[in-house]
Amino acid sequence: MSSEDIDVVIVGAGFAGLYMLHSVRGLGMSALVIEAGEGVGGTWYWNRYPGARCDVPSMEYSFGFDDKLQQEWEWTERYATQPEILRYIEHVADRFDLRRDIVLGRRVESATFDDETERWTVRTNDSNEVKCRFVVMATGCLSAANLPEIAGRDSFGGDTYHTGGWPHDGVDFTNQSVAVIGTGSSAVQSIPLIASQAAEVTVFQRTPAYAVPAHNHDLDSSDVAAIKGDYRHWRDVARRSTTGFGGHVERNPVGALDVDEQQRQAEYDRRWEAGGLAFMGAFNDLLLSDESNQTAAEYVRSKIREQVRDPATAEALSPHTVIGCKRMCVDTNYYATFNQPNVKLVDIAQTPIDEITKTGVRVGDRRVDVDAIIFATGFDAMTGAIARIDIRGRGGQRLSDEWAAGPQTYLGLQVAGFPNLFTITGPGSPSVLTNMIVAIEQHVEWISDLMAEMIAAGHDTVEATPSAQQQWVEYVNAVADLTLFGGCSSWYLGANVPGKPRVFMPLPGFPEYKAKCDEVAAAQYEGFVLA
Ligand code: NA7
Repeated sequence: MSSEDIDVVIVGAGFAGLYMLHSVRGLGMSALVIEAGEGVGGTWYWNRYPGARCDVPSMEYSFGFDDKLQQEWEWTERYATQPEILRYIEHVADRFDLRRDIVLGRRVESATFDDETERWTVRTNDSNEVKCRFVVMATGCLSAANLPEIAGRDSFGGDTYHTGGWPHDGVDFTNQSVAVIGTGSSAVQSIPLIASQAAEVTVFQRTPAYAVPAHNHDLDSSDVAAIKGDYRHWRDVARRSTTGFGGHVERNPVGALDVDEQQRQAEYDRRWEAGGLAFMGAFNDLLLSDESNQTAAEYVRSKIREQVRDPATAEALSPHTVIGCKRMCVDTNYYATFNQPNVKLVDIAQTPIDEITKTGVRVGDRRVDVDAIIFATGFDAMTGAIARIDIRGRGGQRLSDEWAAGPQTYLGLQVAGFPNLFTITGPGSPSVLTNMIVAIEQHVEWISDLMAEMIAAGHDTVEATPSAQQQWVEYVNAVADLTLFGGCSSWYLGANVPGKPRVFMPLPGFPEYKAKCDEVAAAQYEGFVLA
C-alpha cells in the first residue's frame, strides 16, 4: 500500500472488483484492490445466513468473459448456495492469479482528488494511503447494512445478528426463541431453515413480500452439457434480455388483459410450476399497467391462501402493493413454514416495534421474549457503500453533498466533478434490475475500453460533463415514470432508510442501456471531457 504510483485503485473484491483487476492488468496497468473483508467475495463473503443463495440461475449468475472458466466450472444446483458461489469466486481469484494485488481487511475511508497533480489519494481505516490515477468503486449495491434505529436496540441481553454480516461458523438456534425482523429476500430464504431448528420463531413483518417458488433442484448433466455446448450464444441471448438473464425463457409478448381469464390463469400456473423470477415475464405489461399487475398480484395472493392454513395469517402475509415494484422473493417453503406451531407472525405494518428490551421485542402491549434477534432488515442500497466513504473531487467538493438530494450520475458510471472515478453498477444504470454479473461485465469492459482509449490518445483525465449528467438523470426518471416501480416503498427508491431522498435509482432495460453506452463510446465518449 505504500506504492506511490498505482494506476488504478479498485475498492471491493467481489465479482466487480475481481474482474476489474483482471481487465486493467490486461491493459498493462498496475492495480490494487482494497477489500474490507478478510476474504474475497463481496456480497457472498458477508451474507452467510442459513439458506443464502442466489435467485438468478447459477449457469447465468457466473462470469461469461472467459470461455475456459465457464466450460470447466461445474455448478451443482439450479440456484447456487452462498458457499458454492463463494468457492467459485475464490476459484476465479486463484485461476487469474488475482490475490497478489488484493489487500484484505482494510476499509477505504476516503478518496481525495488533487486538482494540481490530477491524482487521487485513497486512505484506509488503518491510516495507510495510496496515490493513484483512477479509482473504481466496486463496492456493491447491497453491501452497507441497514440496521434500524429501534429504541433500546443495544440494550438486548441476547445475541443479535444482521443477515448481511453472519458469523462464519454459523449459529445453532436449537432450543432457542428467535425474533426475525424483516420479510425481504434474506428473511424469506432463512426463516424456513431457522424455524426447522429453533424452538420458536417470531417474525416481525412491516410489509409482506411477494414470493414465487424456486423449485430448486440439482442440475441435470445433460442440460448442463447442452448449455455449455452453446454457452457463448446462450450468454448473448441473456445479454439481450431486459434483465440480463432468462433470455432463453420465453417472454410472453402480450398484455395480461389481452387474453381471457382462463388463458391468464394457465399462463400464471405454467410459470408458477416452472418457478423463479420468470413469473414476471408472464405478460409484457405487468410493470406498466396497474390493472394487469393486479391480476398477477391476486394470483400470488391466491397461492398464499392455498399454502397457509390459518386464514388470518394468510391474509397478513398477503401483500396488496404493486407486484414487482419491490424486489420479488424466490422461496422454498416460506409460506408453508407459517403452518408450523413454533412460528408466529407479528404484523407491525400499523404499529411499529416500540422498543427492544433486555429480554426481547415490544410492540404495544405485546412483549415477545427471545434469546436472539435477527435483523433481516436489508441494506442502504446502491448509494450506501459509496456514501460511507469521504469522497472529494475537484475543488474539494464532497460526493455526499452532490448526492444530498439523491444520486446524480452520467450512465451510472461517473459523477461530474469527480475525474477518473468510476462506479460499477452505480445508480442510474440497470444494476439491481438485472443479473448483476451481466451488468458488472458490461461496466468493467466499457471502463476498460475507455482506459485503453485514454492510454492510446495520451489523455490524463476523463470526466462527465454536468449537462450530460443532468440529461441522464432526467432520462432515468422519465423511464422510471413509465413503469409501476414507484408503487411501493422499496429500497430501489431509498424508502427503507429513514431520511434517504426518494429517488428511483436503477434504470430499467439492460439492452437499451448497453446500446446507449456503446453509442456514447462510438461518438468519442460524448458527454465526457477527455483531457
Ligand atoms: P430487503 O429486501 O430490503 O428486506 C428488508 C426487510 O426488512 C423488509 O421486509 C423491510 O420492510 C424490513 N425492515 C427494514 N427496516 C425495518 C424496520 N425498521 N422495522 C421493521 N422492518 C424493517 O433486504 P434483504 O436482505 O431481505 O434483501 C436484499 C436483496 O438481496 C434482495 O432484494 C435481493 O435482491 C437480494 P419494508 O419492506 O421496508 O417495509
